[in-house]
Amino acid sequence: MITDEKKDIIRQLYKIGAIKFGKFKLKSGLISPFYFDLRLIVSYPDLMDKFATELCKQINNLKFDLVTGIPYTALPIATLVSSKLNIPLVYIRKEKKTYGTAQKIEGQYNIGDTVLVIDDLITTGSSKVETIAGFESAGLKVSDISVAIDRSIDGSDFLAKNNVKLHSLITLNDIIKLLLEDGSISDSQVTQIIEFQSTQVNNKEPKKLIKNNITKRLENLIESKKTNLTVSLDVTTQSEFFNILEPISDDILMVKTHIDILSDFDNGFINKLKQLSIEKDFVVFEDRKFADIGNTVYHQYNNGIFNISDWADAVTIHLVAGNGTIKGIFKDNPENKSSFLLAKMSSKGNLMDANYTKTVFEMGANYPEYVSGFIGHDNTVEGLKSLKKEIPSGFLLLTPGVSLSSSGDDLGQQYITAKTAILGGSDIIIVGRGICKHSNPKQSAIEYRDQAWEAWEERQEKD
Ligand code: 5BU
Repeated sequence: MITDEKKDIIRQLYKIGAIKFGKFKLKSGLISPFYFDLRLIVSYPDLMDKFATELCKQINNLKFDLVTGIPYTALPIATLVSSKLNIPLVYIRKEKKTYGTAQKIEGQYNIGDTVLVIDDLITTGSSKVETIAGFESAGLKVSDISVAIDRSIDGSDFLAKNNVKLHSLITLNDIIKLLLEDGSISDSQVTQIIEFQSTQVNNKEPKKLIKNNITKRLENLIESKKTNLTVSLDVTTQSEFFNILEPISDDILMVKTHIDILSDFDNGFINKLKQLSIEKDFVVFEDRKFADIGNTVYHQYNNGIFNISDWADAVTIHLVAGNGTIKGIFKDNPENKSSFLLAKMSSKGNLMDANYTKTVFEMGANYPEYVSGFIGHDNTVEGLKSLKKEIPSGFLLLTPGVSLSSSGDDLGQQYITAKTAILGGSDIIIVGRGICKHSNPKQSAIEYRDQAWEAWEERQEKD
């Protein structure tokens, strides 16, 4: 049963034109028979107050340390709620930040605080996830979201998958029921609305889930170990492998393997690598470049002598065979496993043109639960910047073909410096021979790490 206070709010929203019926073209191109625009309500202080009072009642039993509103529309409402409950407000600036520049949170908070998120409207829930991720990357927790109006079909299921509970003050059903009773809308309008909502069920846009655990782990490691360096240990014996790895394991974010080039591979190698990766906290990444149909890659990932799924936290994938490759690899829904998709390789004359790269970004964006980022190279800062712009938010850019001493090899590899890569927007550099073939791999790793980190800090300041 809808309360009198809520009825009052709905009637007023209708009266001021914040709820409209007619024909409205949505961003998706679809024509909607209704439209909500709560931006207007700041001009009606009494209505603002009613919203805040009702929201306070709704969140009464929840536990939280801070309140936030998603800018712009919900921020003034949240401010009132904060004031009424005497619970401090924080907010994330709306300006879009690229990954690496932590979104700036205004207001005071302590790591581990729980934030209650208030928003004016929920349509799918996808955009809420970005806000949650913004707070999470600053060490805050979000477990509840309170919205004024819920026009979603399965917003609460979607948020529940992200471990967040949705609390809706007024639903679309409440609105149409009351306005029909009042005679403000007709039966046929209600039918149109119901039909429209049911087409939405089949027409759902892909939704982004929060970043997977490997993506989160990498982002945290970049900040805690202060390194953007992945070493590509392209050597052919275990002793060479560990002789280089052990001394540099505090300097790296990930170790990248080509397991099939080791001539003395055995299970002892895997055990030693696993143990070191736990002790020294780095991610293990097998550059397997899976490219076959789903069924084949499933076996290549899970079986065979290398049994990659047992030890690699992440793998590389080509999408040339379609998205079945991702689906095949992760068919068993493994936990804490992820991948990087090859978007633009570093080798001269590769066939990945702009269109291919764009399609990889689009396809990858649909699998955030199993994709952490994209591999992309360009010879210039500008070229990398335009690549970075196209990368869907929440995903990392990894750049191979990085060397401080060479511009390429005689087999088509092309190099840029660590600084060019990071200033261009890359989050992680991949260095192979620049470290492994150096007379002093430790010293070289530190040079790459320092150059990348300096550029990283410079980039943060600019952003
Ligand atoms: P290098 O020694 O720094 O050139 O080694 C680069 C490594 O990165 C090597 O293992 C390649 O297989 C890998 N790589 C690459 O060089 N370029 C790419 O586009 C991709 C991977 Br994808």
